Amino acid sequence: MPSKTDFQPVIPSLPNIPWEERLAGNRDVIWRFSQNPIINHDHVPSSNSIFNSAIAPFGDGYAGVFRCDSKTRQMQLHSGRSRDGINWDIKNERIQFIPEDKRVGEIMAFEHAYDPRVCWLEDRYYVTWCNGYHGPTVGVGYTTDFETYYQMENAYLPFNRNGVLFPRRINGKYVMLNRPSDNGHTPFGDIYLSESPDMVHWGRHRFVMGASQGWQSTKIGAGPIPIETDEGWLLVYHGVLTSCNGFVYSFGAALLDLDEPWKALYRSEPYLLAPQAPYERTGDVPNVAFPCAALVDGETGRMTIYYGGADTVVCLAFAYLQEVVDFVKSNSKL
Ligand code: BMA
Repeated sequence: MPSKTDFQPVIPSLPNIPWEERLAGNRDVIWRFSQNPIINHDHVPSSNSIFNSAIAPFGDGYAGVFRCDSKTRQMQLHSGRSRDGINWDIKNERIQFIPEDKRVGEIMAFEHAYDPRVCWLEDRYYVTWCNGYHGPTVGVGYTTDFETYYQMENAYLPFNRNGVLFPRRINGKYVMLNRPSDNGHTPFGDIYLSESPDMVHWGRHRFVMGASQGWQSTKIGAGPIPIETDEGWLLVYHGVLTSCNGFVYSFGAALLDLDEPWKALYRSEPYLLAPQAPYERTGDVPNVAFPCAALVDGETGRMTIYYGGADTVVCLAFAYLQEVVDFVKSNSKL
């Protein structure tokens, strides 16, 4: 295995980070937490299932925005806090976004909200999610305290999903990955990038990567917030294969150019994690591993990935950032 100590990303230390070493004999680049799932489907009384959720370091612990599908099967976002990143206190009621200004009030009729991402950027935590506005598109909002949330304009026209912000401006612009789609269980999908001067108006849309082969042959979509490394932005992304029994969601990673992030430099041909554990194979939607957050400890390069299992539960996996970067470089097919 490559060295895990020679990389120092510009990322703060993570307090109380849940961490387990790879078991002896395990040669996977990413390995699962032994106590998965960390959040069960009934963790919140009002919920049918809790999965595809985004976590960020906050205060002396962590905060998160959780996808909680209700017992009426409405897809909703709930706010949560934790000291250790494993044991979570998640609100029973969904987040009620406050429109940032009067015009945003025009788009606030609630349809659905799912698959959140949380990105610390400049002075606040931005939240992006799949937001219903006459069909799915990318909602944008922010919070500073994970109590009060403000909603901004949707980034795009419907239909679009998997809006994922970069954690800093690039060439002076905000940058977001996204995935144009349709109104259903989209059987296609490539990753695009858009930029904005103000987080409201998005343009200069660029193709980044398309669906390719095997585990990523039907569609792909950006996962956690990209991680800045010396070798490019590390983008963990999900890929979908269509089997006789439906979609199979796995994840891999790519490295994008630091200054021109619409240029993919490397892309893992094999997956990093595919649905193979019982809680990824069995649930409301079988065979789904869907990553929405990846936290890196700046001192050790330890990486903790939060992902949804089978559209039912929240799971953790671990890796060393440098090992993931090396794996992507040495197993790349663009
Ligand atoms: C996608 C999204 C994800 C979900 C996946 C598998 O279209 O809805 O939230 O995990 O399908 O059902």
